Amino acid sequence: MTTAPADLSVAGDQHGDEAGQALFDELIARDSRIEPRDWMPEGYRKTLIRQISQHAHSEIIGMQPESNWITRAPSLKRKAILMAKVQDEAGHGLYLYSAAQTLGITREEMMDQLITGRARYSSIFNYLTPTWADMGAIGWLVDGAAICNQVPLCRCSYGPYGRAMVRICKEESFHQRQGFEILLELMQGTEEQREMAQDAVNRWYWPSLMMFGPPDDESPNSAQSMAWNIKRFSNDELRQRFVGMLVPQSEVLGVTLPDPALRWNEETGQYDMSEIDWDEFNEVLAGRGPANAERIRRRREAHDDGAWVREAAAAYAAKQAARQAEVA
Ligand code: BYC
Repeated sequence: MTTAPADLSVAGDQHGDEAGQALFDELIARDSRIEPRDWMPEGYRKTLIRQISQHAHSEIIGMQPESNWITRAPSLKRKAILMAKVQDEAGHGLYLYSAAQTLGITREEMMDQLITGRARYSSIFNYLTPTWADMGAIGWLVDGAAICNQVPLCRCSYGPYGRAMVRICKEESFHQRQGFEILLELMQGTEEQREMAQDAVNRWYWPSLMMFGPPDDESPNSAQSMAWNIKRFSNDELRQRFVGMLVPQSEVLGVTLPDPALRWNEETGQYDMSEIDWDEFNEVLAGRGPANAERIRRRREAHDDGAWVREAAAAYAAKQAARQAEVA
């Protein structure tokens, strides 16, 4: 994949929308990267702001279900690993907010959309985490789904998003393995531990399949996002790929995937599976999932509690700028 030659990119800026559109189309057709300095259609910019900001919010809200377990992790080692994972999610949120900012939206606007409940974030983080096995199921299923969805995003046509995804995916694969390992240890433990692991898999399996979004024929954004090389595969294609990855791993773990209809179909070359409960998905998206209200309440509280840090950082930056001005 190549980036645009500098002289061509500047042409878009200098000669207005028509030249800009032509260059943009050429870059997309060549499977090249669009960079922040390049002309881009308004719809492309808005789609990216929507997807990247939703993704960033998901990382930040996604810290909550797991951070609930940091103080209750069963050993010092587990505590340290979980803490590092939750910190990674904060880092992912920050790279993604920075990528979205290159498109002309401010961090404050995005944060305001989140804490006033106007922004979407992944449906998956509106479910509860009642047991330690949920940490295993989140790592294995949620981070596993995230990897399936996000590896193709490393090739997203928008440079800053694609580059952020490369780093994020490396960390996600560690997250997925730590979840798998928590479940493996529980499955090799007592009967009670095995039941706890299976129960967590039962509760997280279907919501993790919903992470890929609505079915293709009900996904209003997919066709355009694929034409712009933002998305590389459809929601259903990635969901199938994910299930194909889970089946052999579930056999190693000794857990059952909670779908009696799940079987390989030689003719279609795909897994047959039961219908996903899209009513549940729509309820969660409408703000009526088990933890929607709690997630937003806690994010708002954290934002208010952090006001003094933002004020102190701004005061320090102003002081430094004044010193620099004095020296100059
Ligand atoms: N939850 O036309 P569609 C993580 C919305 S973080 C909520 O298919 P698109 C992790 C969609 O936004 C995981 N909303 O949309 C963090 C759209 O609504 P609007 C987050 C959903 O964008 C911490 C409408 O439904 N990953 O891994 O083409 C710890 C129609 O959908 C969902 C990302 O954000 C959903 N599940 O495709 C552990 C990845 N699905 O905006 C792990 C980046 C759909 O039109 N995002 N909607 O009102 C994407 O790849 C795409 O945005 C999606 C949806 C595949 C999610």
